[in-house]
Parts: sequence; C-alpha cells; structure tokens
Amino acid sequence: MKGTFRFSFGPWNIHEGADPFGPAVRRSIAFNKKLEMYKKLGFDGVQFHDDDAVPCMNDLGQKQIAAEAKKVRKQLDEHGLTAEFVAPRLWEDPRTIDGGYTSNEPACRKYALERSIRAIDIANELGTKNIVLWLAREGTYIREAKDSAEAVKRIANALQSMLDYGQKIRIMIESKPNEPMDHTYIPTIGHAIGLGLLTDAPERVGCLIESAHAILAGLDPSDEMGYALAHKKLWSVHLNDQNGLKYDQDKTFGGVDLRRAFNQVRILDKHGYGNNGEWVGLDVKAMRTQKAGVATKHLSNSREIFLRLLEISRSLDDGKVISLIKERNYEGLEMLVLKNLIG
Ligand code: XLS
Ligand code: MG
Repeated sequence: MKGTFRFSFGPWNIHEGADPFGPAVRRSIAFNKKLEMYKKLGFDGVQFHDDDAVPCMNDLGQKQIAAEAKKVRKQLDEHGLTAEFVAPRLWEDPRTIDGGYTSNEPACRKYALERSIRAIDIANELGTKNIVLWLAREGTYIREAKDSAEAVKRIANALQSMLDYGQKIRIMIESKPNEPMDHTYIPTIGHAIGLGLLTDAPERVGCLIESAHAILAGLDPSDEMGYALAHKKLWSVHLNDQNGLKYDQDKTFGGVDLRRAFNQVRILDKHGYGNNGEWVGLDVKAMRTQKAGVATKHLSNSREIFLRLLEISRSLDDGKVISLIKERNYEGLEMLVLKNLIG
C-alpha cells in the first residue's frame, strides 16, 4: 500500500534566528504574511501552538479566545489552508517553570489544565480534532524533585480531563527524552502509547514522532515509526534531522543522514501513511546564517528531499530486495540501497 503525502509546518518554523547565545538576526514576519508563503513553498497544512493562533490568550476569556480563533480560521480559508493540529504551549509561562501537569504546585497544575482546555476550544474553531502534546517540562532536573509514578498518573489524568472535555478530539503525544529537562517522563513513542492506556479512551490517544526526538533517545526514527504504525497510532510526524546527541537541532530533513531519512520515507510509504488524512509535518529551523530572502529554504528543501527519497524508495527493484533478503545477503542489500541513494 502506497502513502499519500501532503505537507504541513508551524509558523514558528519561519523565525528570526535568535538562539540561546544571540538575538534575532532577521525581521519578524507577520502571521498573515507567513500564511501567504505556505502554498508557494508546497505546503497545505498549518500546525499551531495555541498562542500562534491566539496570542496573549492568557489575558482573554473563553469567548474572546474563541472569537479570535474564528478570525484565524477565516484567514486559513482565504489562503486555502487547513489547520492540522493545536498544541498548548505549556513551557513559557512562569506557572510552568516546574512543569505543567506534573508541577508540584496544585495552582500551576490547574493553570496547565485550563490552558489545555482552551487549546481544545481553539482547535474546534480552527476545524481540527487534533491536539498535540509536546510534554516539554514534564520531567525533572533531579530525580528526587518529583515522584515519577505520581507524575505519570498526573499526566494521564490531564489527558483524561481533556478527552472528557473535547469528546471529538484526539490527542497526539510528541515524545522527547530531554531538553529542556534532564529527563522527561514520556521519552519515547512506546511510553506515549502506553500513556493512552491509562485513560478510558485509548482509541483517542496516538502519537506524533519527531525524527530528532527519536535520535536524541538513541533510537532510529524509522523504527519508532514502525512501532507506532504497528499500533495504528502514527497520526503525525515532525520530520527533521539531528547531528548526534546534543541540543535539539531541527535540521533540514536528510541534512545529516540521508539514509536514515530514506528509511523514514520508506516505512511511511510502505504502510500507507497519509491515506487516513495524516500530514507530513516538517519541524525544521533555518540556520541563523540565512539572510531574510532565503530563510524559508529549509522548508522547501526538506519537502524536496522527502519527495526525492520517495522516488528512490519506489524505484528500488522489489524483486532484488526480496531475493537478497531471502539469501540473507544483507551486504548485497546494503550496497543496493547505497547505490540507489548515490544515484
Ligand atoms: C519541540 C516541538 C514543538 C512541538 C509542538 O521540540 O517540536 O514545537 O512540535 O508543540
Ligand atoms: Mg516537534
């Protein structure tokens, strides 16, 4: 079964180039201007943090938030774009210093849940049933700070409250093993899928796999995808690349390891990814060195690499692959793949 591929990214992927060591180096681009760029770059889907859609939402009431989100829906419609998901941003507010759902302070946990519920309202207005949870600060800097069993139950309870509130939504957990935390509670996709089982609606809990996050966990992203596909839980991806175990780099897809990228494309295509409406999200960052006019190339290049690798995967001689596997001639198989990648 072949996949069907359409592409999405979030407005944060067109950015000013600030990093922890230096300020912005490019001018900000207004949200509506960014929307104008999507189609030109070959993208049809927009991923949102809740406050990408409704900035300053903490200062607004429920009705105002919904009204603001409705305006964004109109903008999307005008540009012929679709909202893929909404993700509550639970890592910037002072109340999330010690985590969101796992904070040791009850008032802060309450804030995290309320904010997540508002993100569901925004998703309803934008016309998507998908909520992504990147559990950024749900972990610890030192193990003694939290009880890990209690923390996992707290995350599951938050999920349950969200599922109860939004009867039509489904939640995609985006696992990541570290950064900003030393260790997180949901480091891999196995953890994410297991978490869903602690709710009474596991059929509405799936996952989003980010290549770099799997690599940071010491895993191969295509195998992580295979695991989620086997569970029918791969509902979105954040493709990018990562050069070793360091900070999350969000490099252009295939920019570090073309073969690793090839295997991600191949597993998605072999299992009909996208045939149920799943998007190919590209969570990539432009290098700080890029001048304004070419600071969107990381997006179009990542998409182009995906499509080129798709062609290569589909053009591999299946008969040859099968017979090499049958003969257990994996040296031969490796050479076949490498030759095709070299072209
Ligand atoms: C961070 C993530 C984040 C999510 C959405 O590493 O990529 O942007 O994808 O909350
Ligand atoms: Mg991501």
